[in-house]
Amino acid sequence: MIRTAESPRPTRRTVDTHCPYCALQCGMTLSRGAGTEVAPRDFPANAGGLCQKGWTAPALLTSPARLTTPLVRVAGELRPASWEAALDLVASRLLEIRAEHGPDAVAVFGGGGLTNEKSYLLGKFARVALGTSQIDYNGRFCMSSAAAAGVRAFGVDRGLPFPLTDLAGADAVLLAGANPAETMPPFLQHLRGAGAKGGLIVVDPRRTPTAEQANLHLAPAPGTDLALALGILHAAVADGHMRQSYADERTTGFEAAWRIAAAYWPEQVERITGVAAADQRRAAELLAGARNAYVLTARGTEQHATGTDTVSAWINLALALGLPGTRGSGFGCLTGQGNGQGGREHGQKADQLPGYRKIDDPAAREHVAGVWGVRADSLPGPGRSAYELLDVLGTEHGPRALLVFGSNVVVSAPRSAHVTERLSALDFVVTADLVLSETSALADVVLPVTQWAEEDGTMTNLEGRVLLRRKALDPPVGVRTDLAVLAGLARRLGQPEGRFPADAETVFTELRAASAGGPADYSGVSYDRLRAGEALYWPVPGEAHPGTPRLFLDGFAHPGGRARFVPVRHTGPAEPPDERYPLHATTGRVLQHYQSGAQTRLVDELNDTVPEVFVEVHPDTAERAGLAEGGLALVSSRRGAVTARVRRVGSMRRDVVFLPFHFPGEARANLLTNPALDPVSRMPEFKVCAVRLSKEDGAE
Ligand SMILES: Nc1nc2c(c(=O)[nH]1)N[C@H]1C(S)=C(S)[C@@H](COP(=O)(O)OP(=O)(O)OC[C@H]3O[C@@H](n4cnc5c(=O)[nH]c(N)nc54)[C@H](O)[C@@H]3O)O[C@H]1N2
Ligand SMILES: Nc1nc2c(c(=O)[nH]1)N[C@H]1C(S)=C(S)[C@@H](COP(=O)(O)OP(=O)(O)OC[C@H]3O[C@@H](n4cnc5c(=O)[nH]c(N)nc54)[C@H](O)[C@@H]3O)O[C@H]1N2
Ligand code: SF4
Ligand SMILES: [Mo]
Repeated sequence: MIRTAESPRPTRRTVDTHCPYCALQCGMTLSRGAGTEVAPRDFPANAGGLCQKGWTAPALLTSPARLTTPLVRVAGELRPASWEAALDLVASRLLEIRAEHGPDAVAVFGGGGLTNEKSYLLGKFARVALGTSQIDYNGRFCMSSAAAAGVRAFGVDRGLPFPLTDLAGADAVLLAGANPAETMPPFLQHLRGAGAKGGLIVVDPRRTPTAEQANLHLAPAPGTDLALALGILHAAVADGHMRQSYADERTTGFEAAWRIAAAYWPEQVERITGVAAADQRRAAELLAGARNAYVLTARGTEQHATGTDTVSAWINLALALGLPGTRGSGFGCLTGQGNGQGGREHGQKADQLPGYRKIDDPAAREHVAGVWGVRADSLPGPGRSAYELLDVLGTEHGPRALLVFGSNVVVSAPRSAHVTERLSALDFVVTADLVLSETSALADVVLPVTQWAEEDGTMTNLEGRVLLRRKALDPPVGVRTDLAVLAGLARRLGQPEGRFPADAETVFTELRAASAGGPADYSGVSYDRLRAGEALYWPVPGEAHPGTPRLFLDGFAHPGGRARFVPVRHTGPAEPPDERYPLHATTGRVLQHYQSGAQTRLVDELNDTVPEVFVEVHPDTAERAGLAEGGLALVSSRRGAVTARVRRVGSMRRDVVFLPFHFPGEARANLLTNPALDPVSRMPEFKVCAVRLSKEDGAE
């Protein structure tokens, strides 16, 4: 039996806080009346707006589905256990497995929804308390291509190197593979200026609610954005829009990039992408003719086996037009998860130490080991990337045990049937979660943790601004914070008292020291400054430093201060359609559900609106497969099949179908997806694989 949560008791009447879900981190006020309610507040990112997920976020605080006691698998079943018993069991099993198979036999998987403090402590826990190199996180599935391309071009990765409100002054904005009308609705207000001036360009194979608002919608075949970006660059240069003096003074490498782009004239690119040459030229003109312009990317263009090169192609376009590092213009990527930015800076990534440092950099190891009070040579080296880690679980050379904090990989990882099989092959799985996610349902031990409104912590939003999320409510009896869980485990694994503090502000103080001098330097950020309402954008390299709302105005982060063009060429999807699998499937999100849906499927108002997986398909394509509106389709790829409700959508491309990935079990879109990995970022190809459609047997 899983106990239900008792009503939380607010510690104050109203508290200013931020939404528990996406990276916009909308400002909201949480108040106690008859129940717990939220209302939007005037915060620059959302300026008084919230989406339906934000409005309904309190529902999960008191949901009967909330976990309030540790669960331990006994005779095949998860049963309630005391914290002492559960933590003792976890520690003793991990010690046994480590003794038998070595430290890399224990793996850790984190999440971009975790606070900075949690991500930091989880990375330290893996390297110091477990001594394992095998840690990575779900941000690998999210921001990794954008981050890799950003580092390559600019020397540092901060999703938006400028405040969101700067977008209001733009005459033109190109959004590549982003659907903020559903994924960050309040963000749309920042695009109003560009829309009113006729300069909003949306690149998406589907006519999404975002594309509906665009002045120009380009609908390339999935996986062909790289060619499209080269076509637009070609048009811009050929039509005389190149900002030569900017390229000469602030960049390197244009010639090599142009040698490739020169072969991608718009008519040629039209054949690859299906986007009319005239529309490519129009996009180039709109961007080049604007006084202030931005190019922004999101997952549609990034989640490909060529995602890093594709983002590089968009950056090359932005550089040719002189946008990055120019006040009022720029390039950026829209980070997705609540702490998708901070979560990629403080050490839960396989190759990373806090402050966005590289784990194989000797100076970084010395510095961080010093803060941690251990020897630098005791720290492991880089581990495997997320999918590569999941892929070897329980194999002869892979880990035997896994700890998951803040991810539901059974639903969200690519080729999910295989990933589920790998998890099942492990000797021991532990999860920490608020609810019994599909991944937790497979675990040997499930540890119930507090959520946003019940704990203190900092989040770094999509602009690189550090936010304090304060405790507003007492948690239900029986749950602990992630930090307390890590502290309790570390002690049982033999770590000295105090090395793993459970208090968020104490952890943050240590994070500041560990990040000092690194690319993401938080040393000058303090809870006191955040409590006082300061808007602190990293780097903040000292208590007297005002923070850095705009990066790159004086120079890029590479030695010499120049941004780099990267020569990239188009190769296309890893799995092109063929006779057996003639269609492209792409996947993504709907407004009402968040990620694997572990949380939002439990909120009635959201789940009642979108209760099941569907497939969007052009009426002609549906007709050919004999599929009626509202009937059931079997969507099959080389890796699996999904039964989905048919939505005939007249604006779809005839060669593309779309499925949301928020649903569990046999409804997982990830049963279809292709785990082909980007060679640089190790991002899987979530956004395109080859499928065929047929009528589900027995369909109505
Ligand atoms: N409602 C809701 N909001 C969310 C989330 C959620 O799960 N639900 N998750 C948050 C997170 S973690 C993230 S990362 C963001 C994601 O935010 P977005 O990137 O906006 O969301 P997606 O739906 O994954 O993808 C955006 C679009 O990419 C398009 N697309 C597919 N293939 C291609 C392609 O080859 N090229 C191009 N140009 N476009 C393509 C899809 O049709 C889709 O409309 O959303 C955040 N906000
Ligand atoms: N096909 C397809 N697959 C995709 C994508 C796609 O576009 N298409 N997008 C990818 C992207 S961009 C992302 S970001 C991933 C996300 O996919 P997941 O990593 O699965 O993300 P969530 O569903 O948010 O899972 C978070 C889990 O942690 C729990 N949780 C929430 N907060 C906390 C906390 O503070 N502590 C702990 N311990 N647990 C917490 C939640 O209840 C939930 O079970 O999915 C990826 N998968
Ligand atoms: S846009 Fe994102 S942060 Fe804002 S209310 Fe919706 S889910 Fe929450
Ligand atoms: Mo994401």
